[in-house]
Amino acid sequence: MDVLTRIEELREKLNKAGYEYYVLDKPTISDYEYDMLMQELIKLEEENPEYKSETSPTVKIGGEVLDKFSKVTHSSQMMSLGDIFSLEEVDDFVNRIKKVCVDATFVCELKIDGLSVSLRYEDGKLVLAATRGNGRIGENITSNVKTIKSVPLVIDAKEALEVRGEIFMPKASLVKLNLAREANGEELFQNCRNAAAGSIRQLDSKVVAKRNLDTFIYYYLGDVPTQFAALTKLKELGFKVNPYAKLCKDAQEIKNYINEVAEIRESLPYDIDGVVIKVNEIKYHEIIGNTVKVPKWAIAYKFKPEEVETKLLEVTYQVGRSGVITPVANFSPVFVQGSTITKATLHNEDYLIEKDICEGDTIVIHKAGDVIPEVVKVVLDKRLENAKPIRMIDKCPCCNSQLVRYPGEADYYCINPNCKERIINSLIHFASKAAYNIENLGEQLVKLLYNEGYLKNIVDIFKLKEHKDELINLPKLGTKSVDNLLANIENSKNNTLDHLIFGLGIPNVGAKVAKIICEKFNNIDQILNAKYEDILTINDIGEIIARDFVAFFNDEYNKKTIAELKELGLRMDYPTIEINYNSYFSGKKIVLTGTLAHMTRDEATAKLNQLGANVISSVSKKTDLLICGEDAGSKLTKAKELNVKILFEDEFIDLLKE
Ligand code: 0OW
Repeated sequence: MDVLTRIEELREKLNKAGYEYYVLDKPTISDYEYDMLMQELIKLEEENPEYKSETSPTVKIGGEVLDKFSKVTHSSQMMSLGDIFSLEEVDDFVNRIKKVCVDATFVCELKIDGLSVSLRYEDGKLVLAATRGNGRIGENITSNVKTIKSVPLVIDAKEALEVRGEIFMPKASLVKLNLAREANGEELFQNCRNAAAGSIRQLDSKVVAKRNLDTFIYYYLGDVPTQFAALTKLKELGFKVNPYAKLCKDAQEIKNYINEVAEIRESLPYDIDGVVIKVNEIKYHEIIGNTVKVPKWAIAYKFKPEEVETKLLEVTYQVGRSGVITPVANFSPVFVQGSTITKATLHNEDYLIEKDICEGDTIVIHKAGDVIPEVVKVVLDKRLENAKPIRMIDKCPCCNSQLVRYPGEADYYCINPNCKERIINSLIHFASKAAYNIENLGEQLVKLLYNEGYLKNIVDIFKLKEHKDELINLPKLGTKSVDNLLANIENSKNNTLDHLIFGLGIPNVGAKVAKIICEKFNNIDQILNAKYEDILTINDIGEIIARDFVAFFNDEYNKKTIAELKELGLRMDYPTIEINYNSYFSGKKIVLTGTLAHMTRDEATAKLNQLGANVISSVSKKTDLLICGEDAGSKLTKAKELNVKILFEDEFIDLLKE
């Protein structure tokens, strides 16, 4: 078969598979098959650029990086919605409609909590996608929207067509995204709507492609008699339409629908903030008309964000590892949206003042789809007599040093490098999973070792082995746990340089930035000599990061720390090799022992690292594989005890060949 035929066949298959998986949620091929077909098409398109096409499913992985979004004028105004908050107002809305159109019926739809989008198709191809903007002028987000799996790139419609709907981020995707951002030391998204809006506004569509955005289309700008027929037409065209739409003939049916939705809201895989009630007959829309911003033939019934009242007990102040001070409201336990909480953030001083929090206040907390509980407001008529307003402290709650607020910034900082809270949080960060990943060295143990004087800074971590006998006598510690800890610390020295850089806690340098910088500067010496301008040349790195990065490595104390860590044997380079993740060894924790006949221990280690393995130096129950050379000693015995898989050299060599 000739290349073009194969390319067209692959496109056909992938578009069909994508539609079945992402629109109908009924996949007919496995993810693996889909990925294999996609890889083949990507390769064929790269080898035959003359066959590139804007409607090829390979567009879904993104590619274009814009420097800004251009403006788009909508063919007709993208309206917003008026809100109602009670079932009585549903009666009012229906009565108002029936007065003008006595036989009107209604369609109720879930109000998806995302952001509106307009999609334009010409010759059946997606040519334009735009945000609502101010309703008349929006932003051109076409390349980003093309990466959304449920958006068809091609539809079966010859005439020009426009549809509208909501882009949203599923709840599960927000959880995953926030975990990655937390590991990366980035700000968390408060809710699905912000995450969707923040994601669709990325200038690099490759980033958008990874955010797992989704759509529900609800508006068909074409010749259909009713809204319900529009939804059917949209489904026929291959758009993803929310399955909960319901035809209602009167207010009672609408209210029943609202009550049913209130019951299932929590269990939905996406956030909704209400129900949209629309007059079904399109011909009545013109008769009923619109206001400047919203239609009069549709209304949004909004669910109350789940809010609860509770009693403020006290405000405490957290000292982050960067020294940032965060006021935290502590209150009587309350149950909000599936969890019991006793604390909520008060962000910073401006927020404290804006909310006018006083001692003993009754406060309202909410977690409406939000990840972090927040104090919404004070219940003023429950305020105690002459209650004292709560204001930001000016001394560090931990070391009592004067706090600093940089001009233009909202936060206060403790800038004392010897502040206990800062040091402890810095050490916890260093040992955390995303940083140096020293198992068992968590908050409790860091605090214990700090208070006992064994752990004052990062270098001390790697000197703990000198105090082994003393550590064993500490409360809750014993030979086994100390041996485990010291082994984990030794093993962690193999971490690639980016983990060390992230672990150091350089302001504004998260795990991803650390990796990007190490990809450019492959070892610590290059990093120590890097100039501000060199760092600025790395894309995705701005002035602030470059400034903080250079300042950090110019600081004498930090330079001394690096020198000591190097002395202590921490790995100071970053592999420039392409890691192949599809090998038998990928992702396995592997120990080498004995003398290998065909290669040195280091060569074997380098090969295994290149195959995505994690070579560690001691056998534990977490070890996946022990590779044995000649006269393997105690490690082999231990591996047998722990039932660790054992590979002798010839098997190892054979597997390497595969
Ligand atoms: N968010 C939604 C939704 C919906 C439009 C039609 C004309 C005016 C409102 O799920 N299901 N149906 C509509 O109908 N709008 C929705 O969301 C609106 C769009 C603009 C602001 C809201 O997000």
